[in-house]
Amino acid sequence: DNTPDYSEEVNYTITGIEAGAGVVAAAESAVEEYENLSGWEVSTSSSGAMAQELSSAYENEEPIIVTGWTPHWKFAKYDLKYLEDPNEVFGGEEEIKTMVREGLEKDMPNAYKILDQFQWETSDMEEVMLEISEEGASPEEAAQNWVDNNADKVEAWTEGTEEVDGEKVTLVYVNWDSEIASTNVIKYVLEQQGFDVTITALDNGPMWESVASGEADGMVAAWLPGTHGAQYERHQDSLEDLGANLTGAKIGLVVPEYMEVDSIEDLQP
Ligand code: PBE
Repeated sequence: DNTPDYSEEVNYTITGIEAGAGVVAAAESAVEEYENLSGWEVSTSSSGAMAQELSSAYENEEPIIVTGWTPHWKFAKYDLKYLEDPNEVFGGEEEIKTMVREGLEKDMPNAYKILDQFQWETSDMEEVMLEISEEGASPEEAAQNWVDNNADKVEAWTEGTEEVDGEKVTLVYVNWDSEIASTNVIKYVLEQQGFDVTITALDNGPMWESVASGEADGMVAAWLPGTHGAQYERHQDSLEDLGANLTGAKIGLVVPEYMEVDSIEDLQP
């Protein structure tokens, strides 16, 4: 096997994102479970910092290993690949699900129904993300443009609901590019139906806690069954699961195509 050894060049480090992210926890498990990664570490910072490190490594054709996920704009911008994960530490295909607080259906049936009917595709979410990352649109603008251009899809989300007059809805999310896109889209849709929507960015743990405690009304950012499995287990009895808003999501370790390695197992041959 002629797989090059990149371990020194990447300083035995996987470039992670927010410490509370599920993909970071999975990467830490990978470091424990793959013998060839013993002594490696997962750095934590933010999704934005990871994207910057990826960009500068890519420009210089240097090796880098990041905690990655799909849907994400980085796959349109760069030639990247997921490393094979023979031990299945990162799990398989996932859904992004919508979770709301108990009692929301009774208190705000129209908001509940819209959140319940919210459902779109990977390519839809990527359109919003790309307008932000590549065209410099603000999340609000990109969300509005997408909603305005996709009236047919959005109509199915508001079907059977009535407009309201300024009812307050609070949604929580994490500053992950995918969740910035989805949360701004559903915010704009709710606003068009007359809701007064506040979106609040938190860390992953607090995002789950605030819906479970009823402090927030809901979120559209639950990656299951794997990525947020621990959070779901902890809180499932105190929140309501409204099902998938997107299918075909995935997490894993991601590297540029120019790296001559295909499997986590071969990272340090
Ligand atoms: N992510 C994006 C999150 C879920 C959504 C993959 C960075 C996480 O790892 O928790």
